[in-house]
Amino acid sequence: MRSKVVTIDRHIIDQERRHPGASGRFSALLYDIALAAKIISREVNMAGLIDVLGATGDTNVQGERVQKLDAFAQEVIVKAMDHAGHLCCMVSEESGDIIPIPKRFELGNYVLLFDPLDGSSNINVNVSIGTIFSIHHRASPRGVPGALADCLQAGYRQLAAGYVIYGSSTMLVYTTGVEGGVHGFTLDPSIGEFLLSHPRIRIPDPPARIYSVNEAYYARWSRGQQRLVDHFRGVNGEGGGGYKSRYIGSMVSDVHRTLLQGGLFMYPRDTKSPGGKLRMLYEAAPLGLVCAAAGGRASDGSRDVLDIVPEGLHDRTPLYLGSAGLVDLAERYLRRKRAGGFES
Ligand code: AHM
Ligand code: MG
Repeated sequence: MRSKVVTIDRHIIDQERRHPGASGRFSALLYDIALAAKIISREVNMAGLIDVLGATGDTNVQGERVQKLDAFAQEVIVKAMDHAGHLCCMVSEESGDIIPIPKRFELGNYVLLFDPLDGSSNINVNVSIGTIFSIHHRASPRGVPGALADCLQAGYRQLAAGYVIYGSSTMLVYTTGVEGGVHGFTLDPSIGEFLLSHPRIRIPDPPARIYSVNEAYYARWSRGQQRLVDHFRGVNGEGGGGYKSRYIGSMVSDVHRTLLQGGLFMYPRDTKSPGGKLRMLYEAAPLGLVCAAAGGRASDGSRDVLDIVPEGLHDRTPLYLGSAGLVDLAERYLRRKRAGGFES
């Protein structure tokens, strides 16, 4: 047993005490995210059961309409966050436009960007999925509704970012940047509290020799990308080898493993998705900040993902995320035009 039980609320308050000028708003915002995560977690855990209990039509056992879980998660987050006076607007993968704060509620200083349920196509096969969140300070003066310029900020400007993974247990992992570190909390469902289980997460160094990518797209990749993976496999004269491949296809799960064990997660550009698949604002940037704060790196293949200023709410990016040395290696391969091995 740990010598001290620390709830997420206690942890957030302790962190805030280190910033004497803090208003408490930011802590309350993180607290509300944790609350939404608990509600989503409950529903995700029930998802299989709802099917078993015969939601043959569109209603569940209580006679309520069964919603798609990603729509449910979206609604939970919006309802948990819109009325508390912390936010000036929100952005979600599930909404094309900015989600405004209803006029009847106070406007705040922060922007919340989120993917309510990433990897939700995995839910029917009981594979872990997740919620991803990113928080920025508004760029415009307070008192007016948030606008595009508040949302389209570079990742390094995030005040906090994190994810919730709904797996064999539910965990919330968040960071307020390199100085604050990365902390993981496991939900104890018997008391309904997130308890600090993984303080100050650092990506292991040396990392596990794991690469993670959807190899079915090999034929659609650039030569540099193909040779990088050849290197991990130790084939086609690229040297290297000795790696394991792990790809869940649920980004939060793949990134969570990468954070705890090390390795390289990739979603490269390819001929079908020339700009990559993953979204900058609520997938790549927040997970990139978590990774960087744990001692790793996140790149689009040539530059740091956290330096990129997006032009649209739903911009996509190629992504290479994980142990710094492996992200560097990926960049070297992608720059390289000709064959020849690299050491790793
Ligand atoms: P989504 O936002 O529509 O759920 O898509 C994102 C997911 C990620 O979780 C995962 O890394 C990726 O899509 C998997 O894509 P693919 O099936 O092409 O490998
Ligand atoms: Mg997503």
